[in-house]
Amino acid sequence: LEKCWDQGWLRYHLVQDQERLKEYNQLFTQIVLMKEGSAAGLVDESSILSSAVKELEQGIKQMVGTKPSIDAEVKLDGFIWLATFEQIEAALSDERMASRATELQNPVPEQDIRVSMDEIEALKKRQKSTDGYVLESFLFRGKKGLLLLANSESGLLYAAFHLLRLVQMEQSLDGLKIVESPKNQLRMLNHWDNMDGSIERGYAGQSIFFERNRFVADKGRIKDYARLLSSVGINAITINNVNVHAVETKLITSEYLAEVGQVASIFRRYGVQLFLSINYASPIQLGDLDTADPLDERVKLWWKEKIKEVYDVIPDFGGVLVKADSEHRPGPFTYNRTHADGANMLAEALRPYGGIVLWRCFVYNCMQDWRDRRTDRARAAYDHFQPLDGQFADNVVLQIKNGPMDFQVREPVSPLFGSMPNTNQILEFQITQEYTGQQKHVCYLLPQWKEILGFDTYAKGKGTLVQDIMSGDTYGYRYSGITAVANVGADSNWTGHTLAQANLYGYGRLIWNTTLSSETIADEWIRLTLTADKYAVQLIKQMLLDSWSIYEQYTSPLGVGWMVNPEHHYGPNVDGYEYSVWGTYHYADHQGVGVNRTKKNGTGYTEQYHTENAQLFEALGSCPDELLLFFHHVSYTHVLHSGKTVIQHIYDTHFEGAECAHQLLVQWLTLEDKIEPVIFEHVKGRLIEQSEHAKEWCDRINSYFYRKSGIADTQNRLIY
Ligand code: GCW
Repeated sequence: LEKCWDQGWLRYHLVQDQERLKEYNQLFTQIVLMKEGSAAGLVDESSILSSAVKELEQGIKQMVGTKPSIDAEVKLDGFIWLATFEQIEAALSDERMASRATELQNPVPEQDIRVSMDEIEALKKRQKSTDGYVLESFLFRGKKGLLLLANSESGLLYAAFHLLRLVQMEQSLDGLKIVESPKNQLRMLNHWDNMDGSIERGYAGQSIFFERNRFVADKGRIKDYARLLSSVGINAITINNVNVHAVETKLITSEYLAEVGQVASIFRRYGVQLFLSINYASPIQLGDLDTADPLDERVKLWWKEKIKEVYDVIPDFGGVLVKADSEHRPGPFTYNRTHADGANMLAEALRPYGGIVLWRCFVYNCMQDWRDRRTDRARAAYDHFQPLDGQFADNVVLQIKNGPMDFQVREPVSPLFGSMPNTNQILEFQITQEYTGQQKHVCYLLPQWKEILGFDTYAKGKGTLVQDIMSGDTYGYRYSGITAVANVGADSNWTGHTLAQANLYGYGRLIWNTTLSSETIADEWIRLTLTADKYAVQLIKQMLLDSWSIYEQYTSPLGVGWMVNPEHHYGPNVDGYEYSVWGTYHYADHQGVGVNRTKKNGTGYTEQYHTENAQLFEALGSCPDELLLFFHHVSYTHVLHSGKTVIQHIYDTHFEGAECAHQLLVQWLTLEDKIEPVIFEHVKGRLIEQSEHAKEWCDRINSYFYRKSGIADTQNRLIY
């Protein structure tokens, strides 16, 4: 395992701007924590508040070079006061009483006890979770300072990280007034880590949690990981793969629970709640029963006892993530029970402790006969789950991939969003780049995620956006939010490709605040992580912003998907999945290409959308170009909205995409003296691979379609 690792976007360095440094020097003199008793031992070492204080101390030391004192009351100009609403309200009313008493001899000007009750009220109202905060310039007893105010210690930790981010970006803190409240309640990451240390679809080295069927001995890196996650607002995590194999099944037994508990404590201090992926057939696998039938009393009891055992060790355990009846994983279908039966049984066991069941909807026939044109994998999740709306317990949350298939570079949005008003949902993104270049290619995914979150489902009329369904606003879900498959491993830069860190950073920032633009997020990440040089920031930002569409251009066209090598999924292989069991076909022949999913004469998938979208996708005339081959089978000479024929579009985008990929390398080479040498060389290496590999994609796809169609490129470029 790598013994050293970088600090990602938390790599603090001394503030460069001298004016700014002076400002900060005067600002960070003392950290004020209000607690009964003396200043010493103000915070419990294992608390989230203690993490907030340590983060502030460490960040200030590294960026400003000073060490604030820690006190129980405001004494100096330049205080940083961390308080909960309750504490501040109490302090201010004491202060008002005191000031009234001494008014005559020593009047206290009103602005000296200014508190923005408006903000406090506004924040309180907007709070669904307890994670929001206020960060503002504050005058107290004639002393100037900063107030970090929240409902909870995690809110204070988020406020501390926000403050540090401003310092990292060398921004003025004068007249600060920031009110933040997360859009989503569950802000989660799913690791697909196996206990042997491998990671399913991992492209950044081995697991940071496990090696050789044990937890890693040195957990220092896990702590640094918790810091990174917390700094962008992530508050929940699963550490093991949804495919729960034999060893991982035992994570919920005494053999491993104590260490699961240790890891949970590391995350707890950073406000991140631990969940586990579980094996649905655990009662059998662990050797206690001969059935996992959810309606069998012995099974129910088994889970109740098991869950109790887990909570005895981890009192704030979040709950379980379940991949059932999916890709050969066990589930309730074996016993002729529904997914509601399966999920509700687990929910019952978790209920006394406030735990939840995250139940994945990635359920489809993975043994399909490619000759069978009626079965459509895209339909599967909706067909399985939508009819069960309202049958799930209120602590079950259905976990739904963003699209109906599987994390392709382009897919329509899953029709399950907006079609289950009575069932909690969480949306699943994939940060790990399984189908988007596997962290060898740069592919900044924020623009894709923003499109998905901004998609109008029309579920409750125009303007029913996916982001408002996930936040729980549309249907008042009890639990909801966003999760994603992590792209992290033990490589020293965490994500394999350093530029892929931007996806992890951006994921956290975006699901906290879905109104942030891809550009703002890229800008922040670059400045925190790579450089503050204006030219470099601008160039790298543009590279990131263009990268998803460049990747789309040179890979599978017009939303049709796959065309990759089987199993590992890297690199072009147009027919790699065409005659397989996976339900992922493009149906290209000498006349045309694409999947007919219309109601009229296709699989009828379009009907799963609300009318406006159903009509949009159903009609050739209105179906967006980028999804044309997802919804329709058309001839190569079909003319797109862009005015080009399908075949010419394929040729043009592939030549252009490959050229743009090469240009990414050319652009990067201009940054040699602006980027740390190790990072410069590393990214350069990846961009060389991407540039060559994009050409391979281009030539393979173009040759394939030229040979199938026999239609020449109007520009006569070289096709093999
Ligand atoms: O498509 C598949 C991936 C699998 C993954 C699965 C899932 C964890 O190729 O590797 O298994 O999706 O999401 O369950």
